[in-house]
Amino acid sequence: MKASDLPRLPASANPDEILKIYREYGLVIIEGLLSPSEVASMNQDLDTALENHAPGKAGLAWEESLGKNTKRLPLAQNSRAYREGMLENDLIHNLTESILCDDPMEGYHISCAQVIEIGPGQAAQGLHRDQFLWPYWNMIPASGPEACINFFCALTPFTEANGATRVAPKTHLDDDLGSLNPPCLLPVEIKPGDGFLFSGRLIHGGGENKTNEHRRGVTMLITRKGLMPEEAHCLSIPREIAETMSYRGQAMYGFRSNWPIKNGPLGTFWSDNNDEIGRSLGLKSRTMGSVPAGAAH
Ligand SMILES: O=C(O)CCC(=O)C(=O)O
Ligand SMILES: [Fe+2]
Repeated sequence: MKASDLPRLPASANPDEILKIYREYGLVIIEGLLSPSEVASMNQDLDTALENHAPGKAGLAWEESLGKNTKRLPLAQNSRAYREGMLENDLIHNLTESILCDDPMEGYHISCAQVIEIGPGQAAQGLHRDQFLWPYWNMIPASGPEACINFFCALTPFTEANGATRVAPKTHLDDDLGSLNPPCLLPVEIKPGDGFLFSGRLIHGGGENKTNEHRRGVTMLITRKGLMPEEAHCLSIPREIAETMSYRGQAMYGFRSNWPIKNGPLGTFWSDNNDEIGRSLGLKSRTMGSVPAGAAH
């Protein structure tokens, strides 16, 4: 298999088709997941934020894996275009619901949504599977439920030379998840606005940047509502920013008790005195987002 053989579909494709390919390969490229104007506005927001932000951390092994010459910043606080665009992308939500809400009691939220800008000279990131964050999930077989999925979008061109994410197709089906020596590792070469969805079980890692350009991408790692997110979003995102989000956007960040709310807004976790947390706090929501009548107040 070559990089150009990685499976691709346009964002307008039937979501069932996208899911079928995702299940077979553990990943699928979704062309045009973000519109050109969404890409331009996110880049504008992030140019300023990244300029004042230092790259990487060195020290602990896991900090090294974040990259010494890689800049990472959370999106919610730093990009209004993200909050109004990618966070509200119905295809992302529909696919997530199909994959993670395999039980009527299930829900989902964001573990980590950030920009990852790989600078010139950055070495390749170590190969990993994102679900290593919740190691006991490695005991679940490939036929079982998934812990997390990742939607990764390019905001600048991704090429093999500039650090395109490397992926190992079909490794979501591995029995031994501890093994990280895939037979085939390919760069995801995509244009700005194109994204790829991949399984938390899939072997992957950021590529080496051998150019003098910056490779900028955004990741939305989404997990089951019962798993603790990486970022303590609702302690760090100011309430004024949360109140510019839709009810669904707020639920992604822990400002609401539950999403989706088919069985009511309260759900099983994250409540206050048996009330829905946002309602208990008197949190306002923007009306946008698919919110059943009566839920958002
Ligand atoms: O930057 C990339 O291409 C991949 C980053 C990644 O996989 C991670 O940080 O978990
Ligand atoms: Fe990763």
